[in-house]
Amino acid sequence: MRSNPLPTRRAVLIVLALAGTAHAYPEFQKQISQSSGRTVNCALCHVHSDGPEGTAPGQIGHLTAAEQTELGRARSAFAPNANVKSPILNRFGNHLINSIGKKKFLELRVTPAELASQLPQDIDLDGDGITDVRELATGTHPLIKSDGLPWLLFKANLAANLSQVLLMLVATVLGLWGLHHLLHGFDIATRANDDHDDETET
Ligand SMILES: [Ca+2]
Repeated sequence: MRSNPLPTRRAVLIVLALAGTAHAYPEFQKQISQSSGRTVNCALCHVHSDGPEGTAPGQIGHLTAAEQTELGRARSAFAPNANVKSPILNRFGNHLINSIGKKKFLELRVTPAELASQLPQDIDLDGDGITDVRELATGTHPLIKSDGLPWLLFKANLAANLSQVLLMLVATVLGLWGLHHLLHGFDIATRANDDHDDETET
């Protein structure tokens, strides 16, 4: 006789969710660090860089009663678009849960490399021109505008300021063209003066 897989799956999710009440989810941090070659700490998704456990601001031991209630609501937000705001998660961590839901997030623990493909592809929370999913792939922080691979930041800045760059380029070319003609004019005038002086002396 074949057992119903739904209760089993639900039980696994509950176990994983309860495990998450005490620990962060290092699978994602580990996978991003390995694939990008950059060190990624808990501050990628959490308020505190050491993760949720502890008594410092942004950690579980520091939460007020109202924040604990909000934490409980965030932890049971299994479906997407629950619009929760966990007090131990930063803006990106909350964006993650609100986008895919806690259920999908927990499922992805066994295949953390698929996290980026499940998120909205065009969101750029820090507005640096590099999408959040690209920042995940490159191991940079999606909430720190100055943290991005230099060539990606350069490309984004160039695209954002293309019209100004083109104007500066045109102004520079025109300036050089004008300077060239001015110097050429001085040269002609100098030669004319020299010829005049020579004629006067002879
Ligand atoms: Ca970004």
